[in-house]
This record gives sequence, structure tokens and C-alpha cells, in this order.
Amino acid sequence: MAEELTPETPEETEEQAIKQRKNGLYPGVSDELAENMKSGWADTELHGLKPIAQADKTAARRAALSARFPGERLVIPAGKLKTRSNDTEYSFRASTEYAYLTGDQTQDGVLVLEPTADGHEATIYLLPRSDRGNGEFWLDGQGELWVGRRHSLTEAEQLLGIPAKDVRELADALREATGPVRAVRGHDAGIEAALTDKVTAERDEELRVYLSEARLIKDSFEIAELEKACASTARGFEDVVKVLDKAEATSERYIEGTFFLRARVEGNDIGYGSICAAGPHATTLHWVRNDGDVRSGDLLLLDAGVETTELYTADITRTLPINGRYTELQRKIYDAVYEAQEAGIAAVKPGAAYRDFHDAAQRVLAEKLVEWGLVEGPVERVLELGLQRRWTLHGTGHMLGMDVHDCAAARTEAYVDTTLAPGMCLTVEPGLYFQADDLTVPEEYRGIGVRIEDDILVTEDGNRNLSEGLPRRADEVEAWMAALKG
Ligand SMILES: [Mn+2]
Repeated sequence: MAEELTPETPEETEEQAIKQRKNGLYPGVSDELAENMKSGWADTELHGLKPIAQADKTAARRAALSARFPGERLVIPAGKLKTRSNDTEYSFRASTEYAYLTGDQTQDGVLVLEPTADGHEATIYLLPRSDRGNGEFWLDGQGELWVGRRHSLTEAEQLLGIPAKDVRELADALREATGPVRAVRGHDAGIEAALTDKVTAERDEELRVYLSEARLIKDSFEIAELEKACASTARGFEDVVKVLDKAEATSERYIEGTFFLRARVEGNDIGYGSICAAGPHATTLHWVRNDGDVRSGDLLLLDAGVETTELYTADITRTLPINGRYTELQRKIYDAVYEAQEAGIAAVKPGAAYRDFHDAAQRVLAEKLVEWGLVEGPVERVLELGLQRRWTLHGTGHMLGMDVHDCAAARTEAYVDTTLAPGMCLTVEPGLYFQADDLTVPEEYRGIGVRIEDDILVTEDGNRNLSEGLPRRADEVEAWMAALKG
């Protein structure tokens, strides 16, 4: 890639800027070329743009936020590019809070809710189109010639349904503002610096907690996005099954790359680092190095999710026999996890305690471990002492949405101690993991890890499995793999 030219200091005038760009940092530019580059460009302003599909939903979300914090200025940044190395950056992903409230994903954007007599007035602060007159268009690293065309502020207003202003004016405006302010932290150091003597960590945390809890119940747009994410993820899993022979010839990376292709073509990205764990790697919960061998006769634990273009992610796990057939022992362990997952899913319904599905799944797993003689019963004793956890390791699920571990800042009473309600979406993902060096289990168990994970929407009368497009029962998995491998 080409080298960026020069960073701009906020104080410089247009004249200074162009002079500096020309003379100091980009000395090859003649006055004639600089003059030439100012003109001869067509007007490409877009007219009559229709609002984005979720514009009415984001407006409702902002209205709810406004009602929660009357009389206060609320500042929600999209975030900045993060450096990967030297002058290259990680691909940008807007903050969940900003995207949730605006439907926009532009780097450096900031949503501000200004208090008014009867609520708030929202303004979205964005970088406008590049000025051709002062050279920033082609002599600046953030110029459109380098990074691509942006929406004009007028276009953004039409698309988002929010008045738009130049983000370069925001820091000064915030410094001068009076009255109570809250900001979402951790995304934009410049905005935080402008607010440093106006905000407190405690009050900002209340805003973060509110925005986390607001996402516990998904609206119809969000549910449709989660359905899309699950459908794309199912196709990504099918892609993987079709190339298992190539993975065997190379490594787990072939699986990671294959799934990533589907995520990038149909969505924005993967929602989290894909866990492509073959053989004993399946017992490492967050195996994302994905550099191991893929061997016939072993299991592949694939935990991956496509994030849609609107930033909603699936989170699905299947544990597949690499050669298409479970061994007797693999199947025994798989069936136990399946049974636990069935019990867990059955416990997901409106009015149930959030913890119920975890307890239901853990009970089944404890029963199996006692039955197999791996831990001494009775089951009540095992559960009371949590002895099953040597092999079940993790909680049975979590909320799902824009973040894979969604609503993570919600208070305990609003999340793990709450009752389930229609519109909540959560994963149910029990597992059994026998570490390769676990001397307390028979040798043939060692190095086997199984997890089955689905994305479950709480409905008015029970639940709906959004990821049911992927088979779960052992014989159905085998038939599905055989059909794909053809
Ligand atoms: Mn999960």
C-alpha cells in the first residue's frame, strides 16, 4: 500500500496547511499542480436518499435513552482507527453503542443528545466530504482520494434521520458546553479529553450500563439481523465441511480462512475470533491460534459466527467427526452434550429464571459423569460441590446480539438474576472437555472436547432456535456431512 502523507494539526489555517503539505512534507508538489488539483471535479452530491431500514428503530432507541437521562448532554462516539503497526490500522468496527443508536458505522463519528425543554435533540457529528480547495482531498491521509468517498453531511442526514454537523467542531463545542454531561468511554480519547472536567467515571458507567441493558430485548429489526447472521453462519459451516480434506492436507487455518470468506462476502466480518479446534485443541475453550493438524478420526470443534453488515453476530458451535463418522466413545460423549443442550433449550421460555437453562444442562452432564464412573455420586452432591465443572468448565450461555457476549455491562439483577422475556436472545452451549493430560479419566477420553451451541430467541410462548438450520443430533450431523461431501 502507498504511504500516507501528513497529519493535520487543528490549528493550521487553510493557507498554512496547503503550504506545509506542498513545501514541507510533500515537496514534489508544484504550485501549478496544487492549483490544478483544486478544480475540474464533478459534483457527485446524491439527492433524495431514502432513510436506512432501521431509521425508525434507532429513533425509538434514542427516545428511550433521552427519557432515561433528562436534562443531560449525552455523548456516544463511534471510535477511532486503531494502529496495527506503524502507519497501518486494524479494520474499523464502530462501537456497539454508537451503531445501535444511529445505524451508522463511520469512524470518528459522534452522536450527541443535547437536552431541550421536552427531551433531547440528537446531532450526529461526522467528517464531511474532503475540501478540494485546501488540498486535504489528496494531500491528507484521511482525504477521500486515499480512503474513498464519504457521505456529505446532507446525505448522512437523509440516510440516518439525524441532523449532521462537522465533527472537527465538536471538541471545542463540548469544552464550551455547560450543564451535566455523560459520555461512553473507551472509544475516542479526543472527545474524552474535551470532557475531562465535566464527566465522572461513575456517571459515565451508568450510561454504559443503561445502553447494555437496553439491548437485552431485541426489536424486530434486530431479530431479523440475528436470523441473517445464523443463516450465513450455517452456510459458512457447510463451506468448511466441503473442504475438510484440504484442511487435513494443511491445518486448522484452512477452516478459519474458509469461514472468514463467507463472513466477509455475506456480512461485515466474523463476530469474534473463530475457534477451529481439531483433536485435543477442542479442550482449549478459546483456541484461536488455529495452527494445528486436522486428522481423520478426530473431532473438529468449530465455534464461529458471521457478523452481518449491520453488526449483529451469530455464535454457533458444532463438533464434527472429521472423517464423517463419530467413534463409539465420541458419540457417547456427544450424545450426552446433546441431551444436556436439549434440556437447556427446553428451559428457555418467558418467565423462566435466566439461570434455569444452565442448571438444567449442568444436571444432565453431572448425571452422565456419575453414570460413567468419572465422579462419585450422588448427582446432588456433585452439583452442590460443583465437581462436574472439572469437565464442563464454563457457563451454559450468554446474551447474544451486536456483541457476541451482548449486554455485558448489564447489572446482575437485570441479567443473570432476571427472568427471561420475549425478545431476549441467548446461546445455549453446554460442553464436556477431557484435557489430554487429565489423569482422572480413562485414557481413551483424554483429548476429547465436545460443545454444541445454538442461538435461542425467547418468544411469547417458548423459544425459537435461530440456528436450527444446522443439524445437531449425531446421526443428522453424519448424514448432513455425507451429503455435503458428496
Ligand atoms: Mn457462545
